[in-house]
Amino acid sequence: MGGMSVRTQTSEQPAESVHRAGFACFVGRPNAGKSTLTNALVGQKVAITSNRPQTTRHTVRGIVHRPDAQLILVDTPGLHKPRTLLGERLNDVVRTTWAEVDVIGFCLPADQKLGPGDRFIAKELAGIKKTPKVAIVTKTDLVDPKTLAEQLIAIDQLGKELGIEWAEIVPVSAVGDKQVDLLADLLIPMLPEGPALYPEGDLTDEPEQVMVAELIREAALEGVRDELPHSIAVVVEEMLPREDRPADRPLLDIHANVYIERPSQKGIIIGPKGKRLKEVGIKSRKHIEALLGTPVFLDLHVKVAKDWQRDPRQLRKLGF
Ligand SMILES: Nc1nc2c(ncn2[C@@H]2O[C@H](COP(=O)(O)OP(=O)(O)OP(=O)(O)O)[C@@H](O)[C@H]2O)c(=O)[nH]1
Ligand SMILES: [Mg+2]
Repeated sequence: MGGMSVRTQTSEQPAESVHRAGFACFVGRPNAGKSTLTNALVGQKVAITSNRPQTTRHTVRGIVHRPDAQLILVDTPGLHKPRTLLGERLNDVVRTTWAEVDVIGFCLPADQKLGPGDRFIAKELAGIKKTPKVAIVTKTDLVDPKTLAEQLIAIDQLGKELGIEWAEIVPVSAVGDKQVDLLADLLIPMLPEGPALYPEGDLTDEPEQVMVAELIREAALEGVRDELPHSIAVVVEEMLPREDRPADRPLLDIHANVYIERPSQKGIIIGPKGKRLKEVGIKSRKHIEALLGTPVFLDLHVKVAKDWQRDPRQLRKLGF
């Protein structure tokens, strides 16, 4: 296969004294592990994840701080064949992002053979000549070395076939914490020289309301099947400190709506005697309290926004 170089932890890193700052985006088909990898690199959950495809619905920025660099990761929605207006909007968001970043990380799961979905994305990437492209093989903990080797060769060949010159091919496991730091080491030299773009310590630029809504959606996605994950949207209507609380025992009131598309979906989300919705509340509240560092009273309501994925007006209302 001549000339193919796959990175492992033993590679030497050249010493550099300049400061670099810039953007890398992760693209790939739904469920490839983009958001999980983003969180692993940042060291904290900034993007929600699930085993349902199309979990991410907007670009999420996660920030990696190093003494000599600031690497801003742009996690994007999985690119797929759109079936709804929402799907088209998500694909547009991804393509707009490509034009704005310094390096593109193409995520390909190790446990699935390259498919038409991957080729579709690769063909589009081939058209972006200027930006360096790194092929990232995700979820390496799920496969044996032979399968991984075959995947690496297949990716190398895909690049040759489509005229993409991979700047690197890097196998990683976000869940197993394998080669995650190495990936950052490889991306940083591809960033332009320049000062930090975000304040030290910031891990994301997501507004709190959005993070909170996402954590609720993540909890709501768990255990629902078929088309329902796509139908769920969450909007935080209000976040206010409860009045008349002693200073040492604050409480934050959060009111949020969980939207679904059809009245028939209401029962599934709420569950028998409200059991499911209650679990979603308990689970997401824990994550929200950890995120905001304050006790929270979470008030969840389920509402129907009829066919919102296809309705421009509803999409706008829900922030798309
Ligand atoms: N075993 C293993 N599972 C992983 C790894 N990375 C991600 N996953 C799992 O793969 C599933 C999808 O992960 P996500 O990070 O949500 O995937 P995504 O590419 O962001 O998906 P979309 O936002 O829908 O495009 C989740 O169930 C993750 O737990 C990994 O390194 N190892
Ligand atoms: Mg995602």
